[in-house]
Amino acid sequence: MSARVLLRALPYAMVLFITACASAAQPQPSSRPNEVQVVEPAGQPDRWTFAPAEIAVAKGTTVTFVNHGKEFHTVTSDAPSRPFDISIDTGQTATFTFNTVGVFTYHCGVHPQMKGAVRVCDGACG
Ligand SMILES: [Cu+2]
Repeated sequence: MSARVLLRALPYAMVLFITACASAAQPQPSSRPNEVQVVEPAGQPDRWTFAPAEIAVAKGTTVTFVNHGKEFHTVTSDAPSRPFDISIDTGQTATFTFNTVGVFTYHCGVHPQMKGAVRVCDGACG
């Protein structure tokens, strides 16, 4: 094979490479607006988390938390006043309506390494 043939094939190879990267970067297909999912890679509890890790919503939005995992989880506010502390059994969903503007960080009460945040804006988030 000559060097000229290789050079001709190079742009096609780069297109394939870029396409592969773009598809790998897309979010999980089942993710919906105003929805946070438990991500629970099997056997790797240090990688368990909430996705998206931060969600931005307008005041008054009801956020749905989905547990497709095999473990029981909670969505527990980090604030001392605990404005929310939601339990989600495996295969269940839970909702909470955010009526106050601010950033509400939370964690899982069972697995403290699982952290997330809900940013609540007065109107649409900019
Ligand atoms: Cu958990």
